[in-house]
Amino acid sequence: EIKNLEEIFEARIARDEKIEPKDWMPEKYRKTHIRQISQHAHSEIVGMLPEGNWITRAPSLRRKAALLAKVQDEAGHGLYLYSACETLGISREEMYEQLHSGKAKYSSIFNYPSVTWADMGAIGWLVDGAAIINQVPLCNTSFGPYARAMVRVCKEESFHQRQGYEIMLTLCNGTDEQKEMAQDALNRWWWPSLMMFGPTDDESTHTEQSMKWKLKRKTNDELRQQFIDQTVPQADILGLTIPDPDMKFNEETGHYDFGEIDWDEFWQVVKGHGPCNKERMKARVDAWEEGEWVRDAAMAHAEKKAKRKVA
Ligand code: FAQ
Repeated sequence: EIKNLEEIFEARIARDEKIEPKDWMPEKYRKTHIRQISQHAHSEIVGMLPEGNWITRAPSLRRKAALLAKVQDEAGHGLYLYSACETLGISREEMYEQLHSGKAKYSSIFNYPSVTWADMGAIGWLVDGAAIINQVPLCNTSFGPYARAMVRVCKEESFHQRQGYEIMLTLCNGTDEQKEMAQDALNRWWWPSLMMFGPTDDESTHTEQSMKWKLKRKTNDELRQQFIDQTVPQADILGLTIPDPDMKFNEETGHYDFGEIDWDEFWQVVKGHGPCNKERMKARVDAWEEGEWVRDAAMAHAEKKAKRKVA
């Protein structure tokens, strides 16, 4: 009977139908979606930290309001994605437990420090830029709740990206010192941004199956190349230099060739040994522990109200 269900499922995928939470799905499909969606949610939540670091030091009220709104959007994306993931039969507590114990991954990019205001520009421009390239194809992913979440998330990421690029543009049109700050931020965020797309296709364990299920609609390398092709001309407009001496437009392929990514650094960061991994995890675990009394109070209040209703 399972074989029959599997055939029906495969046929639905082939017809580009959305799979909904109560539909039958192979156990592996469920598991790999829980893995990717929960890691995506964790990335949004941990991703609030590098920018949260600058909210109190934003250079003007306008910049502060925009940054605050962006970081709040990230919290919203995280909660939205946790909800989508819960429809697959995992509880939010379980997901938090996986994050706090180090069992679940989150994007490598958020383990780098944000040391100057220009980093707010570089994160919006590059990190949100990379996130959009990765997420636009996911609006078309086969699992309904994930696909629908991505539509809204992408609209907000697009505002985030412009917000960052505008910070870069302002710095680049400013004093020599400001322009140097922008170049320094690009130098530090460029390579980690390329790593966000994950290992090369031949090293990627999940790509083949995820492409078959239409969870992924494009491979890691395809998306990375698309990001580079889109971003290099934007750096030219800013008058900044991409920190890659091998970066060169290839007339034959119509794409930019680029230098070797430091995959050793990537795996070190993924395995927990990046510059800020410990700090990021500590911030999340502390927030969870310090919020315990709030959760307890909310539960006690809800119970009291329910009892009053019965009486
Ligand atoms: N960092 O076989 P693959 C954002 C792991 S954007 C850490 O290629 P897959 C918005 C991977 O999990 C960032 N780990 O895996 C924002 C797997 O390990 P596992 C979040 C990585 O899943 C902006 C192993 O390596 N976006 O938050 C990374 O097919 C600004 C083998 O890799 C998403 O999560 C990495 N960079 O492809 C917020 C998008 N790359 O799980 C704040 C959805 C790979 O077996 C500020 N996710 N690994 O233990 C995806 O599209 C995919 O999951 C990929 C990885 C492309 C990330």
